[in-house]
Amino acid sequence: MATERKLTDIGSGDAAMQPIYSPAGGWSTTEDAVKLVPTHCPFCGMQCGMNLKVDGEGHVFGVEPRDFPVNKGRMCPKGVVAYQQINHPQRLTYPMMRRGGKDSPLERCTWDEALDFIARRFREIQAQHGPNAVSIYSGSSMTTEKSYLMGKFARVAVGTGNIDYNGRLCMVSAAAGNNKAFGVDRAANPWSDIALADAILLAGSNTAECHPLTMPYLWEARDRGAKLIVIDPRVTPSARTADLHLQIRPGTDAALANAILYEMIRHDWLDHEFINSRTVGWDEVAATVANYSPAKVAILCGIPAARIEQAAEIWGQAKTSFLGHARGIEHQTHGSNNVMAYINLVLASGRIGRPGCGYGTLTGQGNGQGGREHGQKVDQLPGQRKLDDPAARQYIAEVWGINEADFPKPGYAITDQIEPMLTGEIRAMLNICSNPMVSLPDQDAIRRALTNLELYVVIDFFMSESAELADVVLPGSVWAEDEGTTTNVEGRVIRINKATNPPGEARVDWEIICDLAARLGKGDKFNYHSAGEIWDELRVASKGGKADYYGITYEKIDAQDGVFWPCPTMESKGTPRLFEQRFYFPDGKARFNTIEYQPPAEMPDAEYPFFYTTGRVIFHYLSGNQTRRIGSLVENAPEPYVEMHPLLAQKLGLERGDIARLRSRRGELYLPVKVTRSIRPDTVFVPYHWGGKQAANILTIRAYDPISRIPEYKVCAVAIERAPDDAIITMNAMREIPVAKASPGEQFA
Ligand SMILES: Nc1nc2c(c(=O)[nH]1)N[C@H]1C(S)=C(S)[C@@H](COP(=O)(O)OP(=O)(O)OC[C@H]3O[C@@H](n4cnc5c(=O)[nH]c(N)nc54)[C@H](O)[C@@H]3O)O[C@H]1N2
Ligand SMILES: Nc1nc2c(c(=O)[nH]1)N[C@H]1C(S)=C(S)[C@@H](COP(=O)(O)OP(=O)(O)OC[C@H]3O[C@@H](n4cnc5c(=O)[nH]c(N)nc54)[C@H](O)[C@@H]3O)O[C@H]1N2
Ligand code: SF4
Ligand SMILES: [Mo]
Repeated sequence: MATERKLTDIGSGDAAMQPIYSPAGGWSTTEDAVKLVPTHCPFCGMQCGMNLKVDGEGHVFGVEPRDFPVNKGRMCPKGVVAYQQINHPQRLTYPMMRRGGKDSPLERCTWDEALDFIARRFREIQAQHGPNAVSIYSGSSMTTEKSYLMGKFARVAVGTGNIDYNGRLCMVSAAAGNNKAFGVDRAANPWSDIALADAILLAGSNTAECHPLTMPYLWEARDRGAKLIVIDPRVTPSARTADLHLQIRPGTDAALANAILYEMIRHDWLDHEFINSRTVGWDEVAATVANYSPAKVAILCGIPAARIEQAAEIWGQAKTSFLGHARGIEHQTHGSNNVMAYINLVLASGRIGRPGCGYGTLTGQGNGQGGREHGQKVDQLPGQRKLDDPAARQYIAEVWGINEADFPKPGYAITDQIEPMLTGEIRAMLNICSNPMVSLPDQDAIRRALTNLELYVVIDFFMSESAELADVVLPGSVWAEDEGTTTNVEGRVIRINKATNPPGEARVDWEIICDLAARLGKGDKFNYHSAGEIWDELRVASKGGKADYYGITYEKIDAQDGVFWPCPTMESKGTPRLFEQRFYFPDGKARFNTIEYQPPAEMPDAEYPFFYTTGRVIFHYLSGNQTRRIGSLVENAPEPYVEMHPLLAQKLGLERGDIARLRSRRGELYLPVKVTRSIRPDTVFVPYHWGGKQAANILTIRAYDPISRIPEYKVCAVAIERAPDDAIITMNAMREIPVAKASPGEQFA
């Protein structure tokens, strides 16, 4: 048995031990040797290469950046401490369940007891309320093997169509826009193309904080003289250094993109040859944007017309360019439309599918790309196939050894499952790799929905705000405890290696799922002995699909530093740059999409006068369940705050460190004030990495994009006032950290 190690021990004695790993020869098996296990950071979509340091007892005790082509030996402040999750004293190490019903405590139980109980209750609930009464809610922080397995588990073992994943909160607007414009959903270029661009336009991306290792590519381009345009309501660190920052009013990107295209047309900064030979739909788009002159949209977008013209000038005249966007434009009820409006700028310029010319959405979670390709989306089958395509269903049925007729009835996207959970149409949920009690909008409704379930099961490696509500909590594995693949922001499939075993009774995620499948009577379909066996089945399942992984073996990934899909044959080396010859529609042409500006679901009014927008800080990751436990990150970002402009603060009589009360139609939130000139005076920003009474999502709205079903996290309306004195006293008593440390202004201003 390995000895227990306290967090404070990690790293001690590190310098004395000499690594003896060599990429060619592997490592020595000597007990006291230090192994270096090459793998990747578990956090953002960059998937930086790292080596985990493992001691002779199999403990991961440190990390070093790896000279991988994406990060070239660099990492950000989260990546360098990610390993501290592995031996963390708060890891879940045994299964727990509420033996006496909802009001009884979570008690330690055996794996057999927990899994038998889940299988029995799933079947009882399905017998009484239909197969789709059970929901499987998965996540994109897991390997592609596990993501694929969850789609198969839902449809084959559980027999439910209600399978969806947390990328519904993240990548689906980008995916919808990409599919409608290009016929496929992937960044068009390897990131090395960014360094070759003359103009770079970033919309709704806090690049420096959320994709820090994209920054070196921007610097490289700018060293060559490239111009950077940033579109964001806040002066983010990337916006601060940009050549042009358009400080847009939240929710108005489609109008802005149309106005930039208006200017490109007016000056004939267009690639007519490309538009004619490689696209469809130009005339309609040109006619539509004729109504969007910079003068007209200036007031709507809150940006001077001259600046919009300047953006068009930079973008329109460039010889090479890259357009990137992230959740700022996508987390909206018109997120898919925003994506398409910006893609129109790329197509009109003809600058795609060539070196230094391209486009990409900045993928969120570590496996935000691979996790959205192989069937854990409600409407999808492996290989980016569509569930409603009969040929796709037939092919996957054959791979899975089931009858096509046995596919369950299609279910709902996770955002659309909240109502059915409240009405009792959905009565059970197994939730792996997501923390909805922090991350879903309108937290009061989410709490009601989850507590209304007859059975709620969570598989996680730390207790989360969501797991606290569960009837059964199963201890799963962190990324370093299993092998597999992820696909990074560029579409590069890379390898995650196993560095150690799960602690205590915790188990590797996919083994838990296969064990449960066996108890549901489908063991023969889930008879895997390694992640590699799941991978080999996935390769076949993806074969012939748009995201064709067939030719990608673990060996090829190692040999090539990753393989870009599609890679349809064993001979293929993969496809770093898409669209060099054709787009993914039958006629090979890209689609212009006609987009009209439409307002967000909830606009400020007399009662709720300010825009409320939410997002991230560099020191925390998503719901914070992984990063709120790591000392250096907590010290740097101990608690949430509300960012507001000095003019707004003055108007409200608030100063830095004061406690403000924010109210929306959904609830109220008490937060310390950070006064900063870096935000629009009509907008406030709150980072969302905290739960309970500190959850930014108490205020957000359950309004979804009609195409992608993504929530409108980036726009709703709030009222703000100084908190009443008694609320301030309660709030300060509640804060775990000294008040003096809580004024984030100093760190960020
Ligand atoms: N440090 C850190 N890095 C992360 C993550 C993390 O949690 N922490 N999460 C990862 C994941 S899953 C994701 S999805 C990505 C997210 O990466 P980003 O999308 O870059 O991050 P966000 O903070 O959600 O939003 C980006 C910006 O959108 C702006 N914005 C708000 N409203 C609008 C609008 O109407 N128009 C425009 N143009 N901009 C607007 C905000 O001011 C914000 O600066 O980051 C990944 N990387
Ligand atoms: N207001 C607001 N809300 C937002 C956003 C926003 O910008 N504003 N952003 C949205 C976006 S883009 C995203 S991606 C979502 C993310 O929202 P969530 O998916 O809820 O966030 P995570 O923190 O990734 O939750 C993952 C949970 O699974 C666990 N976990 C991580 N990896 C594994 C694994 O490999 N196996 C197992 N078993 N468990 C694992 C973690 O400990 C954590 O508890 O939040 C969304 N919510
Ligand atoms: S940039 Fe992203 S992948 Fe790289 S170290 Fe930071 S969080 Fe990890
Ligand atoms: Mo995300």
